[in-house]
Amino acid sequence: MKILFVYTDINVRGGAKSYQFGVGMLSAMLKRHGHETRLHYMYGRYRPELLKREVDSWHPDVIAFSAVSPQYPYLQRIFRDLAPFPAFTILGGHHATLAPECLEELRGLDSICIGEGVHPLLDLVEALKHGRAPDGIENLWIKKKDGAILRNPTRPFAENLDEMPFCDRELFDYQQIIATDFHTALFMFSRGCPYKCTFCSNHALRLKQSGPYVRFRSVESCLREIREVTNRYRVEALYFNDDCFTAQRHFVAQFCEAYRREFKFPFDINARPETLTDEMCRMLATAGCRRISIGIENGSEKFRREVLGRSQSNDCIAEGFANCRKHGIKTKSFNIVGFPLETPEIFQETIALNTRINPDSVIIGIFEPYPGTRLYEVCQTEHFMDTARSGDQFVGRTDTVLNMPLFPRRAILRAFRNFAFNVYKRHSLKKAVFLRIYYSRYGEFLVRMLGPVKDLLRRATMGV
Ligand code: B12
Ligand code: SF4
Repeated sequence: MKILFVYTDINVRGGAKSYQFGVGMLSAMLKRHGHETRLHYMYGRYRPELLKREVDSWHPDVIAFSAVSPQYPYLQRIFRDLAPFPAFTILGGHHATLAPECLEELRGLDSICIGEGVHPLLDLVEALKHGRAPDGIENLWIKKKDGAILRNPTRPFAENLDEMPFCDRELFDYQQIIATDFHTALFMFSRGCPYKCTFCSNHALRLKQSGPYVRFRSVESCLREIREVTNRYRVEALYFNDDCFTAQRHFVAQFCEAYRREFKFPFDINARPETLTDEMCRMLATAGCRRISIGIENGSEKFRREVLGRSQSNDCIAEGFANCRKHGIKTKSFNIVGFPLETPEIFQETIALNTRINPDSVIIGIFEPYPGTRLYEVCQTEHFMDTARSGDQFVGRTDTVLNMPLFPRRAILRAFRNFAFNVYKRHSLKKAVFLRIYYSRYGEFLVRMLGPVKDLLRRATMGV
């Protein structure tokens, strides 16, 4: 069978092409079972005519869409402009899982996948291949000809990640993705996150299937994948993009010990600050960890505890950063402005905490409500959502869809644009000014123009 994956990446700030592990994994499993796969990657601008041309020339049996919620408006347009498709259509990913009403909304969509899709998609393709109705497949909701929806239950989360094939990177132009991302190859060795932050999709996703949610692959399997990828592609560094790489201490201990014996590539990870003990940082640094992205999100202990579901003290956060610095690991803090119920005064605490910690680099995004999350519900019950403010010109995380009397849009945008400057103005004027330009209205355009020297710029302002 021929399966065409459609993955959109439209109006996303940053410029780098992205790799989607989910699609890579689905494709790998289908190929393992003798099916043919292709990817239509709609990057940058909305170009439905190119998708139509690919469908008309390749004649896929199944068109498999994958979307996060901020990309869903483009999917709506694709279906409005191109449906019905001459193939069986299925949508999976975070949006379909957390907002399954999209199956009713999209005319021409035949089914959705709730949660993990590797086995459900394979079962679907095999059923279609053998001319069977795909009705009873767990995790799939199927739209019948009369519009009725068959809602199958979900199977438990995949228990043993080692049984999954490595992601199919050939499906994407993977060497180019590495090149646009500072020559870094991405990996993901785990699924899920043990924490339950109210703005993140994890607490909602873990309820969609049964069984343990946080799972890690064996160290041997991780090393095998690194070996395969670094032998095949030109790579200078690695990024282990797990939600929280340090969630399981014993995994980190074993991984670091084995990694440092075999590989010299510097690597970056994401981690929660409270996991970054002195011992953890020492193990990571000895293995070659170069930088850790750490979520601060908001600087107020009370706001974090009561609204964000994150109960850490500011001292504990500062200690995590200090441990990294002690062991020579660069840090990058992640922050969000414009949460529901936040005020400009609360946001000042985010600036203050970052100034106190002085991370090597800071990232800030504007809060986006994702369906299925607790903060999405808060936005609804408090009537904060201004649905008119979205559409084609809207770039996620750089504008707000909330209308909050105590923190109006203009103030949120100002806070967003000036954040990095305010954090660094006392520490490094060079960094402060560069980041003020980057977060300005035209910043991204300028940074893209400077593409050829972006490695130099990054080193000058962020140290790596
Ligand atoms: C790696 C990552 C990225 C990477 C890769 C992009 C991507 N789309 O995955 C990068 C850095 C590029 C990125 C960018 C963005 N991301 Co991101 N990202 C993640 C992260 C950390 C891991 C995702 C992952 O790879 N998981 C592992 C794979 C195997 O799982 P999966 O993708 O869910 O796929 C499985 C199922 O969903 C399903 N499935 C997926 N697609 C399909 C299709 C079919 C047909 C079927 C049957 C099944 C199926 O089967 C897969 C295998 O089991 C998640 C957090 C998380 N833990 O989920 C956030 C997350 C997905 N990102 C998110 C967001 C918002 C974004 C951005 C919009 C941010 C921005 N404004 O720039 C962009 C959007 C880019 C895009 N076009 O999709 C949100 C999505 C929220 C939501 N409810 O929609 C998440 C959940 C984080 C959060 N804040 O909650 N992201
Ligand atoms: S720690 Fe990060 S990945 Fe985990 S639930 Fe919180 S925001 Fe999501």
